[in-house]
Amino acid sequence: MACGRVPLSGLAPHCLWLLGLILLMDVSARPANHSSARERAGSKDERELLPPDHLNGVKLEMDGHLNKDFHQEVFLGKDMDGFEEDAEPRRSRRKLMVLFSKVDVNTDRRISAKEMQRWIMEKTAEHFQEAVEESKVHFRAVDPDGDGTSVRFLPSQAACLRTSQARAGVLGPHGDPLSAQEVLENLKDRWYQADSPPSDLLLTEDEFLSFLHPEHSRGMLKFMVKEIVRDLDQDGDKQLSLPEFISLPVGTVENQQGQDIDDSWVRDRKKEFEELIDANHDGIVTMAELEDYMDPMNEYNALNEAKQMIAIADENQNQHLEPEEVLKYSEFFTGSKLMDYARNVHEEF
Ligand SMILES: [Ca+2]
Ligand SMILES: [Ca+2]
Ligand SMILES: [Ca+2]
Ligand SMILES: [Ca+2]
Repeated sequence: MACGRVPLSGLAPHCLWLLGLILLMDVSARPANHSSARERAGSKDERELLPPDHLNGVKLEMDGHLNKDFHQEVFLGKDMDGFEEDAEPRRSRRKLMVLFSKVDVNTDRRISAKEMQRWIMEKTAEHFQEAVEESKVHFRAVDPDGDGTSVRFLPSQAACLRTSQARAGVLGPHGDPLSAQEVLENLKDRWYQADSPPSDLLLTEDEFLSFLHPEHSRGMLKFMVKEIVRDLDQDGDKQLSLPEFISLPVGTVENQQGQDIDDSWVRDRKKEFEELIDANHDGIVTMAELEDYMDPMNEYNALNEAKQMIAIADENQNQHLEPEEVLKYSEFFTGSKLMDYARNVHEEF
């Protein structure tokens, strides 16, 4: 195992444990949003043994990409079903209007930024609760001696290689794609980071949750931000300039729609950088700014997101969302287009 320097006391129990972990991580790494899961999933092996790249309700993915489904995740919470492409449109519209009523707490049939902010916080808490429950199940399954106290780090060579390939777009400090060894070292760093002193490479249930879901632990959030900055920072000043943030990863221009994808990729990131991440608008994103931006429990962020979400669909520019606006922009809020909104909005709401 060139890829792992792991304390091995006996091979057989570890193999069983590893098998269990691979099987379970396969399930755990699957985001709740099914349409995007399909796009993102790649081969099954890519997900083995890895903490998920995608975290529900977090703005950036671990590889530094924008979370395309963020708005749907914080609007729908754990209740992401019922808006698939093939779902019955009438039922989906009704479901969306039921959601609308829940967000609209003062029942004036308009969603204000405050109402949306409160909703986002609630849905984020839901995702966290989900993460806690998932982590608990996985912890029990990978706990090697079944005593319920701790789990030990054991990566596989295959997982290192797959991760390296899957993250080929992420450049290391010298402009090369991360090697399997580097990916493994990063993973190990994260494991150490989740391991409160004295460091023994064993994680308790809480520490294991931090390893899988760094977004909900202050120390781990800092660590995750550091990793992202390290991956994107080209001049080594530990901050991100706009050009650094919008540099295209290697391999994105391969297919025929490459140019379009590049354009929208750059446009989306530029907008995000300028409007949300660079909070003091000085053209530089510091680690502190990125940390605030990525913290899912930050209320100020939630309000900014709420305003942004309203602005996307606010056709009559009254800084509120009416039912018609939410239906018309249903793709933004739910991930699927719900046609004939105008005809149906009155009969269904
Ligand atoms: Ca209202
Ligand atoms: Ca820099
Ligand atoms: Ca700044
Ligand atoms: Ca409006």
